[in-house]
Amino acid sequence: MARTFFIGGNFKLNGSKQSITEIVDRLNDASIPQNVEVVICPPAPYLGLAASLVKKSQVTVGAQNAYLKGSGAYTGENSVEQIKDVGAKWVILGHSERRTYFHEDDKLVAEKTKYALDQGVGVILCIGETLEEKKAGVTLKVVDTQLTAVLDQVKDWSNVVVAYEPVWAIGTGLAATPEDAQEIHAHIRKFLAEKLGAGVADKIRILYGGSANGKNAVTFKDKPDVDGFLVGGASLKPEFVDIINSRN
Ligand code: G2H
Repeated sequence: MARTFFIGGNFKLNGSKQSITEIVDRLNDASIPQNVEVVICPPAPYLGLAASLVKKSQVTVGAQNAYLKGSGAYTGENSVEQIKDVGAKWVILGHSERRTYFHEDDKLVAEKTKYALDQGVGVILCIGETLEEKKAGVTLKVVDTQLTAVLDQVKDWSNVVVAYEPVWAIGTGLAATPEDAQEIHAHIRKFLAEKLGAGVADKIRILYGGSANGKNAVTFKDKPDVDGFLVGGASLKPEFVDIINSRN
């Protein structure tokens, strides 16, 4: 089936009022195909600014994280309700940097995913293996385990986008090959089909993430299970527009 091409821009801990304004201005001026969905994810302090500047209907704003409580004594956290209040429609959850540096495990990622979806915020759910796991030949087992934690808690996946991000490819300049990404994406879709039914799995967008850039994005063009990209470093640069246009 035709799934809407989806491009996420994960700015990570980068940006200022000035640079984020420049990035959004560039998107406002760019030619973006109607059949592409773009979600830019600046750091939380700039969500409202980005949301207020976006002028294109294909572009929305997402957060890079959100907690699983609406309010309370959770110093330093941002709630799903708050990110929604300032204009976010999506949240990235389970990113490997959250899993590694902030010790977020599969259970917490699943709980946060359920909470965000219950509040009507879409989730870009990141999964993927480390280099050690890849070398040990357990990539498929790792992604199955990460998905299973969420499947245990979330029954409606209509507002979930899965991002397959091999940890060894993140920020290294060494992206997975289109062939390898397709193989893992096809496995992810098959696994989701077994758990949720083929009709549901067929509709889920599966993004590739990890050193995607303006040059390599087009090489994934004919891979049927690669439905877009979650882009880090390159989402801050003019080449982000090339990635957005890489399918057309
Ligand atoms: C993976 C990706 C964005 P980069 O983290 O989520 O970052 O494109 O810089 O590898």
